[in-house]
Amino acid sequence: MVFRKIPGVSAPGMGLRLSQKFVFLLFLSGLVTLCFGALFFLPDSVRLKRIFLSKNESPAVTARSEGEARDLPRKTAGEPLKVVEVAGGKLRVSRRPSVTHDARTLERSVGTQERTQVDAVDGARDVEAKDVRKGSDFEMFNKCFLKPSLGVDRGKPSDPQTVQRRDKVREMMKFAWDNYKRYAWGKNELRPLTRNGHIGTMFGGLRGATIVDSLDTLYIMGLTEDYKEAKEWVQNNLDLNSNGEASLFEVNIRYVGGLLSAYYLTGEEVFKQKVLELGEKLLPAFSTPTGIPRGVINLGSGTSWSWGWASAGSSILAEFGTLHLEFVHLSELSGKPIYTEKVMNIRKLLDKIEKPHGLYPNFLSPVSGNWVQHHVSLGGLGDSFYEYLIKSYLMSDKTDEEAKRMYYSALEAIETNLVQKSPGGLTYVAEWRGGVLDHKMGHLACFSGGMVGVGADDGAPEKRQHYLDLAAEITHTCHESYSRSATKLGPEAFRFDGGAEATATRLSDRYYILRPEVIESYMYMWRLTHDPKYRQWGWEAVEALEKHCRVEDGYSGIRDVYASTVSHDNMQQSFFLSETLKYLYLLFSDDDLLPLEDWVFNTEAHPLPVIRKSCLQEHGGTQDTEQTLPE
Ligand code: DMJ
Repeated sequence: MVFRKIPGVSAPGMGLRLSQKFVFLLFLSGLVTLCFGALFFLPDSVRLKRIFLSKNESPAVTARSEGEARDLPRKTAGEPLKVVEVAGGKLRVSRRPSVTHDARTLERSVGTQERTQVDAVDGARDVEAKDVRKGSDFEMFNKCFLKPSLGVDRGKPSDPQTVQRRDKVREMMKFAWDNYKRYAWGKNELRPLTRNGHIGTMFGGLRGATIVDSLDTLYIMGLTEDYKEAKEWVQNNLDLNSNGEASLFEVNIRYVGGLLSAYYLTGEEVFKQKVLELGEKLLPAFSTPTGIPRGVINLGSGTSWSWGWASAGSSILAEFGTLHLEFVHLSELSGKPIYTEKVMNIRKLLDKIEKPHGLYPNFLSPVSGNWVQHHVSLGGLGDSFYEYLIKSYLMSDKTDEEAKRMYYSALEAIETNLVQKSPGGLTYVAEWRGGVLDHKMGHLACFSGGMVGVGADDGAPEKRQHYLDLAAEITHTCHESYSRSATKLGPEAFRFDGGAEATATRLSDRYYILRPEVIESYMYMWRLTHDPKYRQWGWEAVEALEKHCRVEDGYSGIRDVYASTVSHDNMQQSFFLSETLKYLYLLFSDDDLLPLEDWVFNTEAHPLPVIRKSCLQEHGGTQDTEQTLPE
C-alpha cells in the first residue's frame, strides 16, 4: 500500500492523517481506562487487583440513601457531611464516611478510611463487617473518652454508709419503675393513687415517656433486666408516626435526649435509628420567618404554632434555647448539618439582638425576631437557655467560643441585675419585669447553683472562686427552701419579700412535684467541692421523699410542702426517674461514674458525650471543610 505524503505532516505518523491519528489515540486511551476501571470490579482476592491498586485507593463513597443525598448541600451530595465544631461564627463541617451496622448496606456505605482498614485484612467478609463496627459512632466516641464511662466499679463508693444510701436510691428507682410497669406500661406517666397511666398532651401522641426517660438511669444503676425490657419496648412499640400536638421542647429534652443517651451508653442501634427518625419530624417547627421555632408541633403534619398562653404568638426562650445539645448530636449521628444549622441560627439571632441591660427576656416573636415582653427569669421560661450555653461550650470540648462568651456575659448581666442578698443573708436570683424586681425564686431556678459551679473553671481565672462561692450560696438558699418546710421538701416558688425568706407565701406556690433541680445542684456541688454537706442534704431529701411522696404504688407529688399531713397529686413524673433519682444516685456514687470530663447532662439529666473533634476524626473522620452561616 502506498501512503501519500501530506504536506506539513511528518512521516512517523505512519502516513495517517491528523484526524485519523486523533481518533486512534482516543480509542486507545478509552481502552486503557476501561481495563483499569474493570480492576475495581474484581473481587478483592484477585491478585491482579492487588498488584495494580494500592491499599489507599478505594471505590468512591456513595450517599447512604436518596433521601439523605437530597438533604446535603448540592455540591457535596454523595458524601455524608458531619458537623464537628462551631467556632467563631463558622460552622465547620467534616466529610467523613457514613457508618452503619447493617451488613447489607455495608458495601454501599463504607467510606475511604474504613475501606482502607478492610483491605488491610484482605477482604474476608466477616472481618470486614467487624472492622466497620469498630468505627461506629458509639465506638468512635468510646475511643475518645478520657475515662471509662461507668468507672472502675460502676461508681461504687468506698464507705459503707454511702454504699447503703446509694443502694436505697436504687431501690427507689426499682419501686418507681415496677409500679409504672405494673399499672401504666406504655403510657407516659404513672398515676400511683388511682393505679393507672397518664398520657397527657405534651408529647403529641408519643407514648412511653417514662420508659424513654428511664433507659439511661436503669442502665447506669445496673438494673439490667428492666433496662432490657425498656429497650424492647422502644424497639417494638415506640411508634413515632403520631399525629398529635407536641411540645417541641419536651419531646426534645425527654425523647431525643433519652434516646441519644441510651445510644451513646449502650451502642444499641435501635436508639440511634429511632432518634434520627424523630429528629426529622421536629425540623418543620423551624419553618418560621426567623427560623425561631414555635412551641407546639404536630408530629404528623409538621404544622407548628405558638402556645395559646404565650403573649402575641411568641416563642419561649427556655424552649427554643434548649435544643442545642441534642441537635448538635443529631448532626453528629446523622451526618446531616441541618440540625446544627437550625440551632446555630437561633444562637446567632440571640447574639445579635439588642438585650435590655444585657439580659435575655423570656418571650420572642418567631415572626419579627423581637422581644415581646421584658420578663427575665432564671426559673421557668428562661432557665435551661443559660444552662445550654455553658454546656454547649463544655460539650464542644471547649471550642465553642461563642457559647462561652454569651454565657459569661449573660451571667454578668444576671449578677448585676438579678442576684440579691436577703436581709437574712441568703443569696437568691430574683426575676426582672421590665426593670422592676420580683423577689421570688422558682424551684426551677435552683438548677443554677450547679450551672454556675460547673462553669466556674472556664470564666476569667480571677473569678473562679467567686463563681464557686456564688454557686454554693445559691445551693444553700435552695436547701433552705427545703429545710424551712414541714416536709423538708421545697415549694414550687419561694419569696424574699414581706418578711419571707426562702418560703412560699402564696398557696398556689406550695406544691412539690418530685422536681430534681435542688438535688441536681447538690450533685454538681459535691463533685466540685466534695463537701460532705451536699451528700447529707441529698440524704435528707431521700428521707423526705420516702416519708411524704412514696405511696403504696409509686411516688407522687404533694400539694403543700408546709402541711404536716400531705395531700398527693397522683402523678409520678417521668423526670423523677430520669433526673431526681439519677442525680441522687450520682451524688452517692464515686465521681468516675459518668465523669464530667466526658459527659454533659442535658436538662432532663440525659448524659451526652463531649465531642472531641480531632480525636473523632482520627478514628473515622476525614478532613474538614468550612461553611459560613448566613448572616
Ligand atoms: C425537667 O423536665 C427539666 O429539667 C426541665 O428543664 C425543666 N423542669 C423539669 C423538671 O423539673
